[in-house]
Amino acid sequence: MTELKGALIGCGFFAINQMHAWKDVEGADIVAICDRDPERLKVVGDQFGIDRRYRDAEAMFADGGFDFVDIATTVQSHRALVEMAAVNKVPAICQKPFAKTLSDAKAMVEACRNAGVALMVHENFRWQTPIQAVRKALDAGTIGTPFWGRFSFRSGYDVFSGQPYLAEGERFIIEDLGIHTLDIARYILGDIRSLTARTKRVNPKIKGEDVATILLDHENGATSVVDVSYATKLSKEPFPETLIELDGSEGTIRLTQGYRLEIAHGRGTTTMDVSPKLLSWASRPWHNIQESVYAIQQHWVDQIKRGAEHSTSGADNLKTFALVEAAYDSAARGQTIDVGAML
Ligand code: NAD
Ligand code: 89V
Repeated sequence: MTELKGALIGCGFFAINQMHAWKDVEGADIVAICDRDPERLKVVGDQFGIDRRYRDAEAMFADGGFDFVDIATTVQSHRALVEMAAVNKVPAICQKPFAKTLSDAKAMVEACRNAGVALMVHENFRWQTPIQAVRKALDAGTIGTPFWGRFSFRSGYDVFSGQPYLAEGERFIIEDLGIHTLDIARYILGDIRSLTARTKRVNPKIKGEDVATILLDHENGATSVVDVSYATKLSKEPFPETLIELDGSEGTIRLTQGYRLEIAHGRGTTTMDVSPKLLSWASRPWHNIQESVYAIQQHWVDQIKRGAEHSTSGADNLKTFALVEAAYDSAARGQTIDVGAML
């Protein structure tokens, strides 16, 4: 198979996972890296043996020699870098959150569409092994038509030590973590017509909200709840597990802590272990996320080779990003928001 050559921009905390995953992905190789911080450039360049190193993305694009760019910077630079990729006719992967605002995100999708290049958002949570298992169980039809769901991520894990910027923004949990949970809700129960949200800040040391409860009205008539918290101290820390409950006309699905999947229906109950693999470079408890990084990056290559749309294309992710904006708007105004009208 011909190897696609990639360039990565942003050599920070999470990019290490992406670089490890690129080593495992079949059909692609990273040939150049960029970070405006020389120390991060050296750390990642030395660890992964990359000689082509740039402090400026424009200079890297000017030199060229790669088939796609993987943007692993924080949100502030996403629009400029995606538009730079479009101008240079280079397909792009962009980390979540896709953009600072929905109008920026729409402009980024438009720029790539006009340039005729693929754009995928690195929205990896739907690629986690347990989430894929829930989707498969639902698709099998055993529980009939789903009419209710709960997508829950409640934790007391200290995310701020690895990602200090998370404590500093006016917005926190919906934009950083809830965005994944909302995407999972869409992936499992379909697109959303309207939502109602409530938020809270419990940890006094951070600026943004660390608790959110969001009620979703799905287009197919199902109702679900997305509840996320980084202020929840449990006897057994579940980070970074998303727990799922689905009720259908013929049965129920439960994804419970410890990666246990239970499917109950008229003919009995099936229980499965849907634990993620511990990849050679991964470490607990992050291995669930790390395996999904590998899965989404392999999907990027596979779809590019097929000339097919990505599961979390820029266009798809507008529908997830709209939920983030709608949730903040709903919490601020105390009103239900019509999500369809935002797209
Ligand atoms: P970080 O601050 O540790 O790293 C970002 C790096 O990008 C820094 O080294 C910075 O110098 C560099 N950078 C910023 N702007 C740049 C520019 N214009 N040109 C070149 N370099 C630039 O941040 P992080 O924790 O690695 O997070 C990066 C992104 O990954 C965020 O958007 C975050 O939300 C996301 N993230 C995703 C997951 C996931 O599971 N998908 C998990 C963690 C973080
Ligand atoms: O996936 C993320 O975006 C991370 C974390 C899981 C820690 O919230 O920031």
